[in-house]
Amino acid sequence: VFDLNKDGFIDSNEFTFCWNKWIKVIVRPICAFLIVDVQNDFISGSLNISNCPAQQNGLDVIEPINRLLDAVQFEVVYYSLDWHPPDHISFIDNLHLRPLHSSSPISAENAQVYDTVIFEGPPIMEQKLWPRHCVQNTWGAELNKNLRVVDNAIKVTKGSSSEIDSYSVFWDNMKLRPTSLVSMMEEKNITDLFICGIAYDVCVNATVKDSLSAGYRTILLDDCSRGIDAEDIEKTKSLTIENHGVVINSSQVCDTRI
Ligand code: VGL
Ligand code: ZN
Repeated sequence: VFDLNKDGFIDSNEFTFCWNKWIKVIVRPICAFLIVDVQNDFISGSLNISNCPAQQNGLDVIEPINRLLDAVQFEVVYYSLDWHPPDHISFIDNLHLRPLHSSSPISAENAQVYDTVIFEGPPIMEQKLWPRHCVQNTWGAELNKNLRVVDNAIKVTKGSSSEIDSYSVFWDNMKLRPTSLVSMMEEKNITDLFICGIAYDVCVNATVKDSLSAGYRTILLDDCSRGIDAEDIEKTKSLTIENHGVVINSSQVCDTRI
């Protein structure tokens, strides 16, 4: 039986005691933090999300992420990078490089940014078309300079094959190949994954889904994420909760090693 404080929460000393002597002993959490694609192009470059329907500002994620990195000692912090070659399949200006399948709802002549086409393949594959963004070794692909990068940070690149896109930080969009994250998390015996970043409803969404399917206790940090479409952001949150993930703000995270 817990004593509740005036706000109805468990008294923090009692919680700390129970956590250390009981919950932590049973649950044995090993927590990692995955910061998704906090890169220049999504914040102030060619795929600036502030020009997208939800009109959110990617810079808003920096402060809460930096604060969380200062406050909490994670076992490991991963930084993912959308990392495309110049001839990448997702760039609308590369549409002339590959044939579309006859079932594509939109022809190459009529296609516009954010349309979805179907490539001939193999494999036959749906692809949303984006402006050229996050080209390997360019400014647009760099992490925003104000984002704190911890000592021993681990960077994970994705989307670096020309022929297939990768929204999730675990897998490409056809789930054909895992990224380096999959084996690295297994090696470290990670049990809990905190996820945030840009874009909330694209790469963060896909990453949270794969984290839950892989069996990680998955915590989506709402205030540390910004996205493209308000309705899709809401769907990301509700789907996370339906699949037994947790959606919280960074101020609700406490250090599990206390
Ligand atoms: C992303 C669109 C295209 C993302 C990456 O990081 O969310 N979005 N490539
Ligand atoms: Zn991309």
